[in-house]
Amino acid sequence: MVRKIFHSHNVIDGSFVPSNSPVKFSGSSFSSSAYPGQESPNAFDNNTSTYWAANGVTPAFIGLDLAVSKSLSSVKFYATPNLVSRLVDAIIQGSNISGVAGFVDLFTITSQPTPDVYNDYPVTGNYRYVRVLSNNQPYFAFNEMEVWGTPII
Ligand SMILES: [Ca+2]
Repeated sequence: MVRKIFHSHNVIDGSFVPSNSPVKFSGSSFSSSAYPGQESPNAFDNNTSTYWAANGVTPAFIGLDLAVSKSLSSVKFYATPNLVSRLVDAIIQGSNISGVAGFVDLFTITSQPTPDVYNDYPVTGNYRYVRVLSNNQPYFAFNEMEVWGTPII
């Protein structure tokens, strides 16, 4: 009997613990420019064979409009060996104004990411617009970007 009550108590406790596990957010992509045929949706299509590339102009950026402000936990990038160096010195930024204004720096990628895997960079704060900016790569490019966090209730 005692064992039964104890077991039941644990189950109830478990059911009331709110889940705050990060989830991958969806949204609308935007970018400063795109090389013909390599538009911004290519970085958010869950396909590591397709990529976004800027069209030769810096600063170059690409991001996701989450529609509402959300609590961020990390941003992930996947780049193939030929593109991975273009992420060096890129700055992950967040804004609640628009895709071109109000950005604050959240994380700077100071070393070359590992190719052919998702590289996970920690960020914090509540933002609607999340982008990554390069000031030195006119053909800034990579295969996949993911924005992770927890919805604001
Ligand atoms: Ca892709």
